Amino acid sequence: MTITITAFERSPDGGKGLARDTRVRWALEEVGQAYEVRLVSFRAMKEPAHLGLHPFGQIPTYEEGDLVLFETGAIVFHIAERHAGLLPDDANARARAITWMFAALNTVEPPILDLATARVLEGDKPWTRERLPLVEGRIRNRLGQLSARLGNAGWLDAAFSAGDLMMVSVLLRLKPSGILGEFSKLAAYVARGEARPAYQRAFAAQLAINAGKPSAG
Ligand code: GTB
Repeated sequence: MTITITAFERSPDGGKGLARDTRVRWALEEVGQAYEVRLVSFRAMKEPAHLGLHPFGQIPTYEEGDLVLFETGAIVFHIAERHAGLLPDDANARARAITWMFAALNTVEPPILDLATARVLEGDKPWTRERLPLVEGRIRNRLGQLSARLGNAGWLDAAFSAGDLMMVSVLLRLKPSGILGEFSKLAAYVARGEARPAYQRAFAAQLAINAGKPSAG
């Protein structure tokens, strides 16, 4: 059955791979599933046709036959459950990998998103100068805890899993800030994720769409 995902017609990052379709592409590449991409503009995302797929008018969405999904956590979990390669066979190891997916989305990503909001959407507010150190402090706290847990291991729980895919995807958003570089173990962990051939293919595919296009702002 054909898998179709949606992505920005023009990603605001100009192809740095930070928009969330990249993590879905990565998951599909890891399990060897071909997919098609439908590009949507910011305007089209808020129109009825797309809202029928995604109630919040965002990307990415995932269509496979009659199934329509939104939310990257649900999409990556669906891919990982249906195809071998992203979740271990052992039941407990599988549960731990899923736990790391939730940890990435619910515990590590929120402060990172706060930083993007503070810098991009609230950058001109008079209180942003005072707020930024607080937001950055919360990120450093989380990264310190995550780094302590990862230690010198290659991945969060033995073999690479959907938990690592999600955690690396979340941490990648921090790279431009320089904060990731303060945590050498995590920076190396992210680099290991980026070095995976499946990630490279996913990154190249989104770059091919966005390279040379002016940013959507
Ligand atoms: N929780 C949802 C999920 O995980 O699927 C969040 C989906 C989401 O935030 N989608 C964003 C979107 O559609 C694109 S990824 N935004 C348009 C809108 O809400 O109107 C977020 C994103 C956007 C741009 C960059 N960038 O340029 O660096 C990075 C990440």
